[in-house]
Amino acid sequence: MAVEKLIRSEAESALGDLDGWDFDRDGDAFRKVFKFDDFSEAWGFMARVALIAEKSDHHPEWFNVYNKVDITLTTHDAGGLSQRDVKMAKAIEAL
Ligand code: H2B
Repeated sequence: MAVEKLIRSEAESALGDLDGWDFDRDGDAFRKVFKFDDFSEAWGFMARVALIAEKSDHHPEWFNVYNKVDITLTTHDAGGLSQRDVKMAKAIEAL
């Protein structure tokens, strides 16, 4: 399914509303590192993100070590950022 890739100004504007998120991969992804008290908190967070991901059929690239969850959002079908990533980042922030 074709997904529209955001132009730079759209991505910049979206990023302005996302606390702690930054561009990664030359502007083709959003990235944020979340830190928790321990692994249990981090895993609980990941479980909640996973439910959102499955429901919206949009999946994060992520890396976890103990209390750290490093999330990269990009849309593979678009070859960069799309509204799906903006929506996902906002849903994660709302947790
Ligand atoms: N997640 C992300 N991040 N990008 C995608 O393009 C994507 C996805 N595509 N999850 C979905 C699944 C697609 O592969 C399925 C077939 O809908």
